[in-house]
Amino acid sequence: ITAELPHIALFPSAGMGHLTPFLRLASMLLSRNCALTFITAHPTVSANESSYISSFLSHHPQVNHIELQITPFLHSTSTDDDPFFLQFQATSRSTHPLGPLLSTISPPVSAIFSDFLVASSIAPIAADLGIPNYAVATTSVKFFSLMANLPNLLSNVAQLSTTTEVNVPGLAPIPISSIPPPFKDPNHLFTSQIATNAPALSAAKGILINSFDGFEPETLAAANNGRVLNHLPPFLPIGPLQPYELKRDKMQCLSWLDSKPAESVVYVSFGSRTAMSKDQIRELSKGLEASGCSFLWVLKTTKVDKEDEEELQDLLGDSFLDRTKNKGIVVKTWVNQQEILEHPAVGGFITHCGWNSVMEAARRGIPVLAWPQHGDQMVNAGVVENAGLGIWERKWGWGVLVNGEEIAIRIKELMENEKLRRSARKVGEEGMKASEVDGSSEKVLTGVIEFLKQ
Ligand code: BUP
Repeated sequence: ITAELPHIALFPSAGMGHLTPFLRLASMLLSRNCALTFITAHPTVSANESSYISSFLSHHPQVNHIELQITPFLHSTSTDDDPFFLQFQATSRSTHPLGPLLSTISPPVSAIFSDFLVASSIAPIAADLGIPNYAVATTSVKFFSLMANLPNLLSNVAQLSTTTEVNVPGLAPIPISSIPPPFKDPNHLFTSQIATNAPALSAAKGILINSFDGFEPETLAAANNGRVLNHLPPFLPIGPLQPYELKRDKMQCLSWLDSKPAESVVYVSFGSRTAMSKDQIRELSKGLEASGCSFLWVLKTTKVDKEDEEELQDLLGDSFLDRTKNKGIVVKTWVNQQEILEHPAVGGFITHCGWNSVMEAARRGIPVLAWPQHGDQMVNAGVVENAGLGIWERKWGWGVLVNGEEIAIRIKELMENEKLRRSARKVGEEGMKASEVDGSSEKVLTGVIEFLKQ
């Protein structure tokens, strides 16, 4: 007699960077015949979130959907009006209907897999239901360990303004220049949301993370041996998460990539939430042109997709678009990044080091030029460099305007450095191996499902 397959409730927080790993995880769980409830916040911040959620649900009608109505809540001493941070907070404050809703579903829910950013509001709900809660980490093990330690760091916040390094037990010291500047302000919404949720981690059964054994081995070992914080549950690396197929029309840029030689194109994207300054956009355009490399550039000028209305001509100038029309493509629309990275013509990736992008590059073994913009991205850039996946110019600090000549030099290095290409390829092989049958990440996910069957 086989035990019942588990019914898992998944609950992401705001932004494509949070939704994407949950949709991938959902799809991996469905392919293992788990029953799923997908919890979403309504309204979403970006148009892409709502379109991805509807598309996923219409392809998987067997998935039960709970839509939580979000009551916008303005932080009383708001130091940042980032709509995603406001939504993190509003989502955490809108979870009260969940307990009653989850308690009446059939078959009964066996576990909640929820975003770290709702940990403190989900822990008591899971405890009341008598089911385990797994936190889902949407960043590197290293940055997550730093977040778990944030309450300790904030207990001596004055020190963060004078020190040169931050010490997280068990980890190599992290230069203060890599720490997100908002961490120096306990009232900043980004900081307060993380600090509120960190203590709740001790109630979680495990931390599911989109990483793999070979990518951050020392940090994983330190965290899982209780050196980082002894109350932390184990990190469960289940990455690189598998992409899932949603039938869409073939993107135009893929046909363009078809016409390019193998590994000749540099793909440029700074994720879904980076609004790059107009000056920096100009310098980047100069750098791309001067590098002489073919490029595919996904350009965004606002944090929220719905507000992005600027025309390419106004941003880059007709003459740039004209001069580079045989060399490159610039798009302002949402693309399927995973599909682009899988194209054989793509040979390098200039990325902000959002963690999903890092894992997508790692899965394919694509060399990365790390250019962090905010949040966890500098710490992630250090992880990328350490793993042998990419290069990182530390001088390109938070808010520093980098000039086109420097950018061109780094792009050439990215595309021409054979040693880097070999080591990135090796990362890709390890990443693929981790998620194959009997691979380390595959075994971890199977272990969690087996545990939940009991
Ligand atoms: Br832009 C863009 N197409 O056009 P990250 C992004 N993506 O598929 P972020 C597309 O969105 P956080 C596009 O592949 C990745 O899976 C991309 O997540 C995909 O960065 C995801 O890389 C973006 O983690 O989120 O958006 O900055 O701030 O949460 O890291």
